[in-house]
Amino acid sequence: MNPSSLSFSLNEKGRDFAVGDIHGCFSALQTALDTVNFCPTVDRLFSVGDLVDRGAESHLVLDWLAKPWFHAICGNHDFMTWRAALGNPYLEVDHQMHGGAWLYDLEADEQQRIGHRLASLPLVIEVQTPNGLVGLVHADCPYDDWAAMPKGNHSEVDIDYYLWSIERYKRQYTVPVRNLHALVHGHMTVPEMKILGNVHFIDTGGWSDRGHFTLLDLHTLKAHRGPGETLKPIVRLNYR
Ligand SMILES: [Mn+2]
Repeated sequence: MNPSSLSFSLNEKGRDFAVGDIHGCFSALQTALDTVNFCPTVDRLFSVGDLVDRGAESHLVLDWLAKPWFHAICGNHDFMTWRAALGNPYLEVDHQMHGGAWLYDLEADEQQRIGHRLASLPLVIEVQTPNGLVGLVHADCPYDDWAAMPKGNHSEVDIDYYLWSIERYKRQYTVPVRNLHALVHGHMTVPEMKILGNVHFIDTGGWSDRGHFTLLDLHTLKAHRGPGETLKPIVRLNYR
């Protein structure tokens, strides 16, 4: 099972960026990183999860997770992938129908390697910045106070929220999360970065031919727009 939380200290030498769902579109991500002159020796990139499924390069996920400057939390697609790869599929959603077919084309040992690596991703990352602590959770946070978040042993109910919920977005809930400078989510695909209180939704569909990646500078909270189009508001796909 995914471990709890990882904390990163202040990056005094370079910049920190967060990026939304990648979904196996690593080449397009690299193109976006080039537009901000991303420097692998000093900059860091934090993914809010959903590294795999849908895109054509999901099989490259282990190469990316091996990069010392790339850090990721677990999204619902990473979760479905590791559960299937390790022989315990998540039965509430048809993984293959939601972009997961690539996994089943791989050799069994490669599936195992990917499964173990994705199962080791944390559910929560917090990053210290010059302006305070920034949190990353894939889909949603059930707490109004970051200090109330469990540091370990997340409950099944909380994990379900972290991975799948769209409640905050659906309700357009603007109460900020206390004791936190900013919270960053992916999962909910939006035409441009959406801010509710201090919660930033940054999945602008860089994984889609019709969208673009947003790179959110965690030190300044300035959003950098990668190349590509602007998605039209979409009717959200219901997983379950
Ligand atoms: Mn997701």
